[in-house]
Amino acid sequence: MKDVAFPHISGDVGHPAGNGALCTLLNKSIHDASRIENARVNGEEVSLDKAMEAVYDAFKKESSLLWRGSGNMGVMQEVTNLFMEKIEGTLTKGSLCDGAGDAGIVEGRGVNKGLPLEQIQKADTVVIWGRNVTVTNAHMMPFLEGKKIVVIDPVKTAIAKKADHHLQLQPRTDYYVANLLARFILMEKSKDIGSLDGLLPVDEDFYDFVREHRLEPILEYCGTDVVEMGMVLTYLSNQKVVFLVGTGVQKYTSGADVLHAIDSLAAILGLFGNEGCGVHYLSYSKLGFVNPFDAQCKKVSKVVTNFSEFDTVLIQGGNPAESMPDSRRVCEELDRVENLIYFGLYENETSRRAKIVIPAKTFFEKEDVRLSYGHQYVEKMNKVMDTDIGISEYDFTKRLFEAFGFRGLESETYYIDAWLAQCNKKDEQYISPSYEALPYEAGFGEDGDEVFQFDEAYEDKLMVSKCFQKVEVDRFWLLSTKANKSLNTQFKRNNTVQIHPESGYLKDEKVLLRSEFGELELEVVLNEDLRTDCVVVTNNTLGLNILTPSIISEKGENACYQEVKITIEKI
Ligand SMILES: Nc1nc2c(c(=O)[nH]1)N[C@H]1C(S)=C(S)[C@@H](COP(=O)(O)OP(=O)(O)OC[C@H]3O[C@@H](n4cnc5c(=O)[nH]c(N)nc54)[C@H](O)[C@@H]3O)O[C@H]1N2
Ligand SMILES: Nc1nc2c(c(=O)[nH]1)N[C@H]1C(S)=C(S)[C@@H](COP(=O)(O)OP(=O)(O)OC[C@H]3O[C@@H](n4cnc5c(=O)[nH]c(N)nc54)[C@H](O)[C@@H]3O)O[C@H]1N2
Ligand SMILES: [Mo]
Repeated sequence: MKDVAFPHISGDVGHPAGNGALCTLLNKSIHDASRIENARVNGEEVSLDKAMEAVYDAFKKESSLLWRGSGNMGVMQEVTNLFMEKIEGTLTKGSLCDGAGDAGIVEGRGVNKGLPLEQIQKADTVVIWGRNVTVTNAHMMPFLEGKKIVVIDPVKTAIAKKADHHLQLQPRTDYYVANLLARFILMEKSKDIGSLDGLLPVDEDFYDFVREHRLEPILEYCGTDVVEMGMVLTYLSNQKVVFLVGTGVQKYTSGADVLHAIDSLAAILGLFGNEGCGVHYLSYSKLGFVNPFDAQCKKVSKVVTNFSEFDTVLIQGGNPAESMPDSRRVCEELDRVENLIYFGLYENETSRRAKIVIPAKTFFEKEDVRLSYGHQYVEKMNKVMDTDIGISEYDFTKRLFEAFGFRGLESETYYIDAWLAQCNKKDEQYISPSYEALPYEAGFGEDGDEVFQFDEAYEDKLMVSKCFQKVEVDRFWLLSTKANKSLNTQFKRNNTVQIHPESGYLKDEKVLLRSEFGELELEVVLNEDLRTDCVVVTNNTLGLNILTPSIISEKGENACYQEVKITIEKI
């Protein structure tokens, strides 16, 4: 076994977003992880050349799919699209991550522009809404210092414990909470002018619904009351407010509507285009770039992919057997593919199913450019070491072009430069071409000359009916969040479920979680920070997605990991 030590790395103190710190994943996990060192075909270790021969043969078949995960977010990951375009192969559309929220943002604002970190620094109050910042965005902590903090989350997260106020709402009720807060603000404003006329840009159907069913039971269902709503409003009124919204609010069929409602609340508060104000979500990092890897290909859903419709499937930088919803269905599909190719760094549930395994190079060993979906800074990622393990995405594509006699692939430097040349540069730092110090200052829409579009129709029928069902004592919301020492399914794995002590289960006992999609045995960890109607299973847990549904969100083609309730049995 070859033992490759990565270079010592440390945070750049001068970096405007990184503040000199590295997350635990870079400090430790990546160094401890054992990577795939040799290529394999049909379970036998072979030379890379031999495995590449098998890849060429596989792509000669009738139909091919490329399913790319989010394993490495460097721009050079997408170079493989160019080959798929040449062979008239298929790519995917939709998202396992932030797509529903993005769609909701686009509905209101027309375009999803990122809120620069320096605006967060200027805020008086930061509302952390469905985001577990201390775990998933540790680099943001310095930007929150000295602010009033309000947390809206069904879990008492580390930041919720330190916050000025924590609204521990029932999952999947953010749409109500955002709309009702907006409603209270408008009522307050209407007192000044004596009428609500002209002040109701938000969903009329929703207010008819509130009038019909009364406010109190709706607030109770959400896990709050009028007094608490009033308290939250004091943090929102007459000051600079930033909403830091995470993916937690939108892992549902109605996920887009939630972001749209949160944005609408922000618009009513006047948070867009003003100093120290705004909504920070995962922005579209390629906004403003012309992508040299944009390919004209057919696309199928990334969330409910029917892999077995293809003769050859290339899985690049992802672990769909574990990270896609309804993994029993996914694994059955993957097992029926004639030529399953896995191109990645680590052994996982997908690599073990693959006929051909191609080891990738780490970001230390290849040239790349890194965009961020949380801030405007762009990094050139220089190659700092060389090993004889694996192949870069560029070289993989180049070999395929050569084997098939295709023309038109430019040099690696050409593509790196194509990305960097589109950036602005400030003090040696590359900045995204879409960067604006105060996004939406001029207005909304592509050209900045439109007004904010409010929600027009309240359609979440599912929620309406659930709201007035009897409390389901025997069923729990299944929340899946990120874990500290893993990056999705990479690095440290887990086999536990977190349950509130009052739910009647004992520490370390084995329980069977059951949803309508499957069942999974896990060990109990007691956690007082949860609501009694929720359990948490972090998304590095082996088998978690056996329990989650194969459905896509109403808008944004996103996975709906939390559109599910489970029962728990002792074994
Ligand atoms: N250490 C570490 N960092 C990571 C990752 C990782 O795997 N490990 N993954 C990266 C990736 S791919 C992403 S997309 C980001 C995601 O970053 P986050 O959005 O912060 O990710 P989650 O862990 O899903 O946190 C969601 C939060 O929402 C809460 N929540 C769940 N349901 C609801 C709800 O209905 N309403 C409200 N208001 N809150 C709810 C959860 O309790 C949790 O605190 O993190 C990135 N950073
Ligand atoms: N239940 C539930 N499921 C979830 C989530 C949830 O909250 N709940 N979160 C979802 C989210 S937000 C996301 S983003 C997805 C992530 O799901 P995936 O995209 O499947 O991501 P990972 O599990 O991190 O797997 C990434 C793989 O990429 C490979 N890799 C790393 N670097 C490179 C490289 O440079 N080149 C190549 N070729 N390969 C590389 C590694 O081998 C690793 O195994 O999971 C989703 N799944
Ligand atoms: Mo993600």
